[in-house]
Amino acid sequence: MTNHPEILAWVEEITALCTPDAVHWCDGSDAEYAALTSLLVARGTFIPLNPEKRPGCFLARSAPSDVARVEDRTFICTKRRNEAGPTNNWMPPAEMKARLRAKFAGSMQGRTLYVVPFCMGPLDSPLALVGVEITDSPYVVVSMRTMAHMGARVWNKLGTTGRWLPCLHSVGHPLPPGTPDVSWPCNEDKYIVHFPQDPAVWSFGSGYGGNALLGKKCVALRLASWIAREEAWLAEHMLILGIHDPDGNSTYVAAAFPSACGKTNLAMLVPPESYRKAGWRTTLVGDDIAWLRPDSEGRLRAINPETGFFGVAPGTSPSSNANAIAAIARNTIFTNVALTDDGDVWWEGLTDSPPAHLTDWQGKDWSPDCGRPAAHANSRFTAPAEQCPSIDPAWQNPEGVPISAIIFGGRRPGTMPLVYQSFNWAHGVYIGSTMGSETTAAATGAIGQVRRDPMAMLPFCGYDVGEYFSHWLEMRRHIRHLPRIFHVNWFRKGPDGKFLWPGFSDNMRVLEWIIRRCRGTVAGHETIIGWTPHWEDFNHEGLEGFTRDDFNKVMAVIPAEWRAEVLSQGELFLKIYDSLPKELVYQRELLSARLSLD
Ligand code: TSX
Ligand code: MN
Repeated sequence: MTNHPEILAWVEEITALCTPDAVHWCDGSDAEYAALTSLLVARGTFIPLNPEKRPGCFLARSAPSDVARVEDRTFICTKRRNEAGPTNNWMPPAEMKARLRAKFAGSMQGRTLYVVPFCMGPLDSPLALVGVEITDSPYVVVSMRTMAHMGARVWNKLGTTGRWLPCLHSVGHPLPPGTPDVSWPCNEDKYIVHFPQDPAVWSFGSGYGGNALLGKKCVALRLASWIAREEAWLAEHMLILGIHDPDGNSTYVAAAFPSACGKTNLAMLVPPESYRKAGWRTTLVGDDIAWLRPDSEGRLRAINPETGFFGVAPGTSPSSNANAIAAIARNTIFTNVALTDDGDVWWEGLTDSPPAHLTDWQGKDWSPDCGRPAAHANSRFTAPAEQCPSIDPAWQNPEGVPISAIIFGGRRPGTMPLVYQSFNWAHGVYIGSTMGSETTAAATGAIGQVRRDPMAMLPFCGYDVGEYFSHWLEMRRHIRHLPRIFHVNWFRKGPDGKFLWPGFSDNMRVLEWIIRRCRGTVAGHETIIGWTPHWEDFNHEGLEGFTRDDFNKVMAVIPAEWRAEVLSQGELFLKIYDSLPKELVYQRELLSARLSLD
């Protein structure tokens, strides 16, 4: 437990408000984990998986209405509306708190209130942030133990005066005496609310993912992005990957992609055989969030604030991501995947052909011809990062790893070449600010449209997105050794609708060019959009059937496509024009000018 007077007072206040039957202070121990998973099994929330096939693993099935983050119910409550910006939902903090206090009043009746101390980042890191999550969900407690440093060591770090972020969570499903519980309690009315000026998070009504595991999107991105602006660092939606060449040089890159671009797959990349034989290796520091801060030598260093993966299951297979498959072999919580008859898990894409019979994510009988997906499209695994075979020995280095390149990317069937490098920092910020991805999910309506998602942060920026761009531009004054900025696109298609680039392991070839550019050991070809590789400098050894002609197709910069791109980028800039830094407007003008010369 803790003697931190503010925390004691806050827990007392919330206990009085939420009226739980009991209060449990989490210590993060193995015994506590075992007791809570047993409780979840007894309640029907967890199904233990076959210990022969998946030791220490459980399957949870959420309510069908509680399967993803709820962006329309996510709020940034700042004193002034313009501090939240045009892309965030906003309400005055006092009004929101009054509304939510009524929601939280009595919300934990019949349940236990868990006090979950967590530390985002290595415990001894100067970059780490401590939060305390109060939750009435034991599923959240056991998930938080995988996703962050959780328990007694965090109280020790805090002492009685340390900085901490209060994070209040309730599934919003009280149990008056005599009411039976359900296996996935939640509430139809959901609120994911951030008060960055406190700073605090209040989350009500959902037990799923980023809505409920408050260390991840709420603290490590939305609140941290606000804190990072005040303290001159960056909290980003980025993977962190180490690339180690045969000469013993290690280079680290950070990369931001919107969803459905295979970010976790890139973070866990296995180099092609020709590279492995030559002695290249890749290592994982993080797969989702990077906190980037200049060190005393003016180098940008990154930590991963998380200790686990909360990864999308469908599409994960030994061929798409062998390291993820190894990471989820044990001690993993699966949510909304399918159950096999022998007590293992399955999802679309795990194997080439599905099993003849499954129990689907809703607990219903499933066969290959039934016309429904077996696993939910947003089904997840929650696994300890240390179980990834490619985990970097320095992943818990309190100082972080030095970042040489920042990579933006998206799923773009046209326009965007496989890779290009920005001319400079400001141009790179412009590239990140205009990045986008083709919409894939049928639920979002128009398929095949480009949806802009600046730096992959649109749903995660805790303040005005225009101010956020200004902060990115400002950061150049704090970093002596600026990382080079790149844009990649693994998803360009030919006129036949086929992908022009094999992707996956072969992305290593693109990464090699990127890190050689950073080291200054390879030339580039100057185009109107930035620097691209020459065929001669692009390692295509072992790439069967990939010709110079194929390379030219995937690398082509087509002015007609880029004119449409610049117009489309203008639509985003118009939406956020009030706070958009002029320097980005001018970057767009410069690109237009270079285009009209063609
Ligand atoms: O994750 C992906 N990456 C990054 C890997 C390190 N995916 C999956 C995206 C869905 C989450 C990719 N899909 C990638 C990629 O580089 N590229 C593609 C497109 C693609 C799909 C299948 C093939 C080739 C490209 N295979 C064949 O054509 C045989
Ligand atoms: Mn993410």
